[in-house]
Amino acid sequence: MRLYMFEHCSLCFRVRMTAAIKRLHLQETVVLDDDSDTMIRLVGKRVIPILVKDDGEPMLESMDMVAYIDGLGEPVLIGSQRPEIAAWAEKVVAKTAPLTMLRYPLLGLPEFGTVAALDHYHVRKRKTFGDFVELRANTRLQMQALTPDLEQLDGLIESRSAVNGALSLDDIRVLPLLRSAAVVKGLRFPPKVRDYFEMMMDRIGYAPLPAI
Ligand SMILES: N[C@@H](CCC(=O)N[C@@H](CS)C(=O)NCC(=O)O)C(=O)O
Repeated sequence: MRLYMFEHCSLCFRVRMTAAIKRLHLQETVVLDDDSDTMIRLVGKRVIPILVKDDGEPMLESMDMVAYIDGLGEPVLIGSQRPEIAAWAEKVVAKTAPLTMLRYPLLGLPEFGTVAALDHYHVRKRKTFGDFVELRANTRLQMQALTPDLEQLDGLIESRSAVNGALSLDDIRVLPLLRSAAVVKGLRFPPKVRDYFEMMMDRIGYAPLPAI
């Protein structure tokens, strides 16, 4: 299996964390941001993540990839799911994106390994998010807007080793978003959120991304 991915991509991290939980080796290829050719060659369009299975078939949906990997051997993501967690995750993506999107290119990540790749990212994201410096100047307000959501999650977490007490797809929804949010220097995670984040990252053997 080979995952084509960006290091900063939370959807890619869903797949990576599943493989790590399952102790399955996942070959990883980090694609440069401007390397649309690789994606188009594999699946005919620009999209990340792409999982190419051992039989050469590519998969395009991160949650399908998670289910596929979890289905190899004994499944582990079998705990019950809660609609509140899925709703939380959906709501929070929109609030974290303006904070995280403009920090990723400052972290020295491999998908931005050439100036062309870095510029490619800036050009396409600026179209959606506007001027990065202006956005960054609103960091304080954006962090304040996220605080109630983090408090809400603190109330929802049942265990530091699984958001619902037993590992489930809800962990796949939540942990990658926390990994992304953690790139924002000074953003405080409430105690249960911090414990959960640290415990889970440690368990799957991933260091957090740098914070800026
Ligand atoms: N349904 C897909 C969505 C994938 C997706 O939205 N990927 C984004 C990156 S996170 C993408 O490919 N954006 C286009 C780009 O990077 O140019 C999944 O969950 O795997």
